[in-house]
Amino acid sequence: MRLVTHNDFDGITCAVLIDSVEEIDFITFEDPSRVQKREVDITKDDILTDLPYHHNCAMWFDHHSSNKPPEGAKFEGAFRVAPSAARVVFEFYDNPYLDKFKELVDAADKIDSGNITLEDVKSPKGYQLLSITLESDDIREDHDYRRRVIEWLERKKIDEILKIPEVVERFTKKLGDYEKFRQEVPKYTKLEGNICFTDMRGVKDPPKGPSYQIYSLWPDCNVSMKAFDFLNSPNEVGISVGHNVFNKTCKVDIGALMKKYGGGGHFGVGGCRVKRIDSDKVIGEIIGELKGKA
Ligand SMILES: [Mn+2]
Repeated sequence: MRLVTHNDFDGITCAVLIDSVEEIDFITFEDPSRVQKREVDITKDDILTDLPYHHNCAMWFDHHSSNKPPEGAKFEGAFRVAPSAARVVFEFYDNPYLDKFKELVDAADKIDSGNITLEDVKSPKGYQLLSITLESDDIREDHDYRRRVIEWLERKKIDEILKIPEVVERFTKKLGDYEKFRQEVPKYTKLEGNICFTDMRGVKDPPKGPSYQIYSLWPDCNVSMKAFDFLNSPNEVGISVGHNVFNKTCKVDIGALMKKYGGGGHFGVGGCRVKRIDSDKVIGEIIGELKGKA
C-alpha cells in the first residue's frame, strides 16, 4: 500500500500511526488543494490521510469540516471534525500498539488546531519545535526529510530527535527566519482598528513567517490580513486573512468572505487571489467588512 498524506505535522503524525498498523511500502506528501483539484493520481492501493476524499482510494481519514462527507456516504476509514486527523486515525484503530504515540497525537491536536500559547510562539519546545522544521513554501521540497522524521518519531523520544544535527540545523534556521520576520514585518504592517494589515506587494525578498508571529507582535488585533506577490504570476496578488488565534473575538466567516473574491477557506482562515489592478479596491472592501467586527 501507498500512504498519501498532508505535508504538515498532522499529516506526518498520521503517517507514523498508519505505518505502524498497515503494510505501507511508500509514503508520499501532498497539498490538499492538489487532491481537491484531482491533480494527484490516486489508486485503490492508496490510503489518504489529512487530505480531501478521493473516490479511488482504499481508505480515507480526515477532520476538515470543509471535507465533511454527505450523510450516509460509504467509504473505508473514518471522518470526524476533530482537532487533528491523527486523532481520527488513533481512535479508529484503537490499538494498544499505538498507545506509545499518545503524546504525539496530543501534540498534533494542539498544533493543527492552533491551540498554542504565545509562549509556544516565542520559544517553541518539544514537538512544537520539531513541527517548525516541517514548514516549507514548496510542497515538493524535503520529502526525504519528512520520511526521516516519520522514522525517528516511530523509534525515538522527542528529546533525542531534537538533538539530531539535521533537526538542530533546521530549527535554528527557522528560528532565525522568524527573528528576521519579527524585525522587518513592522515596516510593512499597519493597524487599522482591530485589523492588522501587512502589505508585501512589491516587496523584494519579503520576510517570511507564519501568521501567529504577527499575533505575537500585535496581540490586540483580532484579525490579520496579508497581501503578497506571486513569483510566477506578476499580474495577480494573493490575499490571506485569519482570525487572531490568541484573541478569538472576530465573528466574520473568513472562508465565506474570501469566496466572494473567488477564494475560500475555513471559518477562521482563508485566502484568495485577485488581479493586481483590482487589489487596492478588494483590500479596501475586505477591510470594510472586517472593521469594528469584534
Ligand atoms: Mn490536519
